[in-house]
Amino acid sequence: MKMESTLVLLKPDAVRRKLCGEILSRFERKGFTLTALKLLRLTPAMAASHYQEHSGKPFYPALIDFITASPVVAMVLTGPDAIKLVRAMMGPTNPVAAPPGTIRGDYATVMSENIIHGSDSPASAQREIAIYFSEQELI
Ligand code: DGI
Repeated sequence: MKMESTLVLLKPDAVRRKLCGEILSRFERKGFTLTALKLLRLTPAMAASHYQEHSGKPFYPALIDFITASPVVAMVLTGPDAIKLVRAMMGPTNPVAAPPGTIRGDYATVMSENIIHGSDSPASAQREIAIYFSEQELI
């Protein structure tokens, strides 16, 4: 068991559909500690930094348009094995493959609007947290 922090985004579709409370509630019930939280609209530069590994892929322009279109909720969740456990609660990237009971399985139908982002490794978590939060904002 290792204590970890992970960056979670409730994407524009989650905010528009007013699902933030329900999703945050799942993470609280699971036992994670909220260590940072804000509502913000991503700038194109933030979106490009966040999704740099996808630059050049066919879906990249639509992904950047989608993620910058309206506000997201960004948070840091902290707890034992938080990175892996949050990813398990999210379900697979493609909602078609996401089992009922996972967040994407319960709330999403298509990959282009899949509700949530969670860091996929300790290195990604460290890099992504720094995009959204200053040191002083991390509790
Ligand atoms: O970490 P994930 O969000 O589960 O997945 P990822 O890092 O591979 O991809 C980031 C986001 O980019 C994903 O949530 C949705 C989008 N994406 C990834 N692959 C595809 C895609 N969107 C479309 N339309 N088609 C794809 O093949």
